[in-house]
Amino acid sequence: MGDRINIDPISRIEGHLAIHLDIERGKVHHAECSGEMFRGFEMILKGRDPLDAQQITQRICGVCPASHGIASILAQDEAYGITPPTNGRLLRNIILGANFLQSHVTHFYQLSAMDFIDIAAVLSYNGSDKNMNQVKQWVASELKSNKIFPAAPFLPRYKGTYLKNVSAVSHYLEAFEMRQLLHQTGAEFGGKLPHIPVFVPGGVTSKITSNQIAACMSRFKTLKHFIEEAFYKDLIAVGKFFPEYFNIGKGQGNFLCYGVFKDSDDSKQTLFPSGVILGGKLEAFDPDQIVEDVSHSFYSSDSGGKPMEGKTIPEPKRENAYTWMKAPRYGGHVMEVGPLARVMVSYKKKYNENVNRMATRLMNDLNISLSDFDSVLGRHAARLIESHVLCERCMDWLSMLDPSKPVFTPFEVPDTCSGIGFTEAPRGALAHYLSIKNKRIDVYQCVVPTTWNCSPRDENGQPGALEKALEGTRIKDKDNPIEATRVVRSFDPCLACAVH
Ligand code: NFE
Ligand code: MG
Repeated sequence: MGDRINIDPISRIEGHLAIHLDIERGKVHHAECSGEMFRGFEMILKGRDPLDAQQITQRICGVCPASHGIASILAQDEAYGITPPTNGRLLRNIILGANFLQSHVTHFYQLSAMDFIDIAAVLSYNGSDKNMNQVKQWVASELKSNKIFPAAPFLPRYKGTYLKNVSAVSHYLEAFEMRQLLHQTGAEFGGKLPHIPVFVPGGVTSKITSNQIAACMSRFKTLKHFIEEAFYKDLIAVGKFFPEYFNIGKGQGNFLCYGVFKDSDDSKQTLFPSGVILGGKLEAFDPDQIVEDVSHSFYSSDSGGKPMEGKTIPEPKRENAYTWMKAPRYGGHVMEVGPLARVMVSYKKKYNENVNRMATRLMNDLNISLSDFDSVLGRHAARLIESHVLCERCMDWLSMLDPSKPVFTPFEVPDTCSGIGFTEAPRGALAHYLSIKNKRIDVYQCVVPTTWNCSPRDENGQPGALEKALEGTRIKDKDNPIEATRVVRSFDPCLACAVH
């Protein structure tokens, strides 16, 4: 009989995720991911005015509201048969881009870095930075105290090996400033953050001034410097110190992305392309392959149906269920979504030379191969590649804005219509399915990135992507299962989104 490890909740992620691990001979034999709350947004939306949808769905999450807003207005653009003008498309990209970038920087530094970097390294700091000296004093006094829970969010932590790197600690503090800059950038054109008021079908309702363009350009330049001088260097330092984490946390190897950041007015080009990697083979994305299984989820709705016909009927005491997440599947397959999926698809398609150049640079600097990206540190590296490419392109989009041109295409809501908004959120492929009857929402279903990644088993017993990545992981000390939490955080789960 092996050991059972329950981590409930997992800290330093968004929302309430528990993982349950059965350990045999020191390795995870069986893993279950459990989303522990129910939200009911799909039920809240039914019967409402569809023009409220992009505001209501943004409240699914404070981390990636821009993605839900965009998914909703893309579904409505399709339903109403409209296309935004160039300015509208560019402003959507810039606002969404700023929201992606803040999520990636926050995920690496605030949510994940302390899995690898020893905060106590700050004790050797001898400079004059006020914030660093405050952290130093704080850590020193917490380590001296005998409190059971000292100095959250840094300590307590699982015992294990950590890298002592003072500059990474100072970048942890700078990352807060980057997050602020990026929220200011999103709010500059988005009105405010989180939960952006300017998103409408047909475009956006923002005004453009040359002062705003200049202010945002300067913020993206500051971020570009941070990505190169801090994010890149810290990721290389972690990668060189923990090379084994390019072998730990390997997923099942299937990747899905819908494509995001429309880069031409006819929508044919996107910054990150759509595509599927199944059994190592690149395929075109086919929207008809998506279904949602609820065999092990707390719902009594039919299992295995298409989202546009989907229902959300909660059944909290359902037998054999262990999570509030549904299990999306693609042609019956478990898929991983997220920055790693986007980078793998783009790289294999040779779609964007900046993606391939950055990936090659990382492979050279870390002495890894493409297949090593399917791992804990590979997922972090993919976020870095994406941040680099996206930050540069946001500056191009800013320079393409024309303050004299419209931002919005007028439209009418037909009595009966439907549309699907396929986009990507920081954590992966996101779709909103909308059907309207008598000008009111009849069906609203969201299929969300973390629902893909943290899904439970399906009717065929296939574990979800994170469950699969956990299985086989060696846990050296069952009282300090740091390997498991490093695997979980590499997926950047957001449970508020996942259970929506
Ligand atoms: Ni709440 Fe979200 C992203 C979406 S994750 S963070 O990114 O959609 O499932
Ligand atoms: Mg849903």
